[in-house]
Amino acid sequence: MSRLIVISNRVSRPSKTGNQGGLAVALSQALRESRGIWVGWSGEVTESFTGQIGFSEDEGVKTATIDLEEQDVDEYYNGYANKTLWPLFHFRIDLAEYARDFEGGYNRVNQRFADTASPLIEPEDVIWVHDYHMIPLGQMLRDRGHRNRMGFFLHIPWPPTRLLVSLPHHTKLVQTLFAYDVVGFHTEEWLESFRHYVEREMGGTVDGDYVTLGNRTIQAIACPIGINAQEYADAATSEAAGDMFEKVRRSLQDRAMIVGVDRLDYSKGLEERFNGYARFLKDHPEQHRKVVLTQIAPPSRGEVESYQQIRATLDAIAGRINGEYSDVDWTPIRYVNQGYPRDMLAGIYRAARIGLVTPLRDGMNLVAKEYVAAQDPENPGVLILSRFAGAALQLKDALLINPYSPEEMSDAITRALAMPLDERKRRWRAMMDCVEGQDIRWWRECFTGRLLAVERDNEEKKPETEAAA
Ligand code: ADQ
Repeated sequence: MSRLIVISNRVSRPSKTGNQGGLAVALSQALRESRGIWVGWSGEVTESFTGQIGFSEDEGVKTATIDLEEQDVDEYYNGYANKTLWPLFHFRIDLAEYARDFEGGYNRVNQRFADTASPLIEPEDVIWVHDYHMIPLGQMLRDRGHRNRMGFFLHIPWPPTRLLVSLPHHTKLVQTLFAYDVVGFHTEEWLESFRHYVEREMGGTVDGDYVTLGNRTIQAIACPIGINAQEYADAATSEAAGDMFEKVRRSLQDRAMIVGVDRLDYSKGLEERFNGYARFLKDHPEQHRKVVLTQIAPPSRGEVESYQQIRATLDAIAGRINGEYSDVDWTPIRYVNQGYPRDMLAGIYRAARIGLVTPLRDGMNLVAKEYVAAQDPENPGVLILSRFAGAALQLKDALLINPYSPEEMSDAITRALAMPLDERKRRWRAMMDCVEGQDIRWWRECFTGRLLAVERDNEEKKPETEAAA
């Protein structure tokens, strides 16, 4: 097997406690099997950039990281990545900030990553770059003479062309994607938007999976990420999960729990979720005291203003709803700003009668899949899912809703609470088949399979037979 080099903004080191996310576990496994290396930012900030590479090996996974300086973090991470690309790619041009410093910092840091990775790359290595932080990296590696097979996977949505054109120098950025051999998206929808942009804005051509711009033909594919379904199902029956399950159930006193688990991010639709739940409480006085919404939302990207705002807004809405409806022995919203280890989280999912996953826009959304995997097959809960999450294209047996509509949310909660066991089991089985069938390993192999089949440096163009078809 060719050696794999994974490059992403943050590197997740395997630990004995097993608290790595599913993506990190899948990549670590592939890196271990191919004796590969994971390159990225250490998360540390130094006074001035040194370029010194920190090598480490944990649980058989080699990592190479660099520290960044404060200006890098401001302009690249908090700036272009999280104030410009993240909101724009989540359809929030109202929140996107366009600043030349951000763009300059983004390119500078990508050059730094290219300088870091370049000496580590051998000709037969396969390179897999991840996410919106690193779009131009492949081009920068080509500029340094690397002809390796290179792939890029975007973990967030690809925006419609009409929104993407609001980004200064959008064509220049998208052009750099043609340095890769394979570019992957979670869903057909994001893939279609990408193809549309290339055809309309760049004069490129599309032929099945092959997208051509000038003399470069790349493969653009949809390859939905999954979770480690079996491990998650096992986690849900672990001792830690059982303890958490009991603790939650005891505290509920026979009330039904609705659970939301999200990074505190405006794309996750938390404000709309709270408003939808408030609508449910208003429309259904008979359900008061019978239901509790537990929202777990650890803060993220706290240095970005829009994230500080969403936090303040949510504190206020939760306070208002609880103020209006609480009684001495019932609080309708439990709002928790902390993270939990996977096994405990699995216990919480299993204790919840409803999983409420309502992003306004999401590349995929793994929480929806985790909720399904953690359920008791004999008494599964109901997933209510935003139709704007990538996961909605796979989990069609969830109750799909428009997260902007408080009425739809209220109706779905009512329906889920009343859903008979037979229907819950039938819907859950169909979703679980998908979660198990297209799990994290399937995803990894789906992408790397394509990449490994490519000849080095795009030498093999479109096969004749397919071109003629
Ligand atoms: P995220 O936006 O981070 O990921 P998501 O896919 O839901 O969104 O993954 C979040 C992960 O964090 C889940 O594994 C979840 O269990 C975990 N998590 C959240 N809150 C937690 C808590 N309180 N304690 C512990 N763990 C918690 C981005 C894209 C998504 C895409 C993924 C993977 O935005 O659309 O699905 O990458 O490609």
